[in-house]
Amino acid sequence: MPDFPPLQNDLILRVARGESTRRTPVWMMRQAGRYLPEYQAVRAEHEFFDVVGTPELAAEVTIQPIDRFDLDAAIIFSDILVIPQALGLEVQMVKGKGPHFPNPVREPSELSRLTDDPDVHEELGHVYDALTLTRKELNGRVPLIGFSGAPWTLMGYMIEGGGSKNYKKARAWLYEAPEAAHRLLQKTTDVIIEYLIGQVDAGAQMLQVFDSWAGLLGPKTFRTFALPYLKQIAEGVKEAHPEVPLVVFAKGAHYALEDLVETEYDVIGLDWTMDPKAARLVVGERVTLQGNLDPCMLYGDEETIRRAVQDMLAGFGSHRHIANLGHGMHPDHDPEHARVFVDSVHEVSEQMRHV
Ligand code: 1CP
Repeated sequence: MPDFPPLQNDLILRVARGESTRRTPVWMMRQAGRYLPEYQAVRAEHEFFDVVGTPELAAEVTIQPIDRFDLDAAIIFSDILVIPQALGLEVQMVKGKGPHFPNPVREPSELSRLTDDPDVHEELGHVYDALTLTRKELNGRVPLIGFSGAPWTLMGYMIEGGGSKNYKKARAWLYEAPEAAHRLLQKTTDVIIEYLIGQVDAGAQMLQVFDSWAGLLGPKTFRTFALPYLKQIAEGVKEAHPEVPLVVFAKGAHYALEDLVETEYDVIGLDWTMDPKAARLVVGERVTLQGNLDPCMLYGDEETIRRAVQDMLAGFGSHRHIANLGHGMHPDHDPEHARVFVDSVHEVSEQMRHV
């Protein structure tokens, strides 16, 4: 492992492990992105996947929000869709539309198009290089989070060929071709485990698995097609790196909370439709919870954001909570409102510990 500067703020790592801290740590999903003019300036000159593929650029945009706000973690600038790329699928980022696969996996018979046992270091070495460079350039200011998409969410994109409202084609596979679905999920899982272990070797200090479309499954399909693979990922990564906290964000999967507590994930991310108090009642102090302000709350004025932060912090309590939004930031968010969110979390959570 390369030699890195000593960490000056380890709040998020300590809270993930269940320790008490003087304030609640905070970061924001999609904190690097289009709402920042300095990100837009980089994107005006470079294509999305060129930023992802060029360590100097990826490091620059990863650190942009850290320079601007008092955040407690950085998340490496990349995308969940680099895994389908490593499996041999072409992914384009279409302006104003999002990701597009010109040639998705339309039928189970097309699974043979995916690369068998891809060389992850060869295919995704640019992400490792970006992590190593970013960790050096962060100079120990905050921990660096690595991430991957979850198998089910990635299966959705690979079959649909891009974003979709209901992932109908991918969900049809679960019933029409369950055996093929499992083969695709297992293949993706194997790559994800190797990829996440490689990210830690390259410098990631915490890892998040994004199951953004978990909420499209029901309790039974989640237990059959999502949970076993999420578990394999946690077990595989923990075997190699037991010290690295793991976060799972299964958006919309209300029914999965109890199941997820029983896995090796240290942190469970909640979206904004879940009630912090109710979630805490289910999980107790067994895991750390992360979230969960509605990203649209950032359209409100300063007072509205502050009150929302107070409610959220009161709901989660002072222990085992990492503050975040309940999903990613939007491109038209005002950066100054993000600042109010971050600063309010720090101020209010410190006050809460003194009453
Ligand atoms: O033109 C642009 O700049 C594209 C916007 C953008 C950005 C900034 C995309 C396209 N991806 C990203 C970066 C990104 N994506 C990060 C790193 C930056 C950070 O968080 O600060 C991360 C962690 C992701 C993860 C990601 N990509 C997820 C999981 C989180 C979530 O939002 O649920 C998903 C689903 C994607 C796919 C994706 N990539 C980009 C878009 C617009 C989408 C969503 C497409 C859709 O289904 O509608």
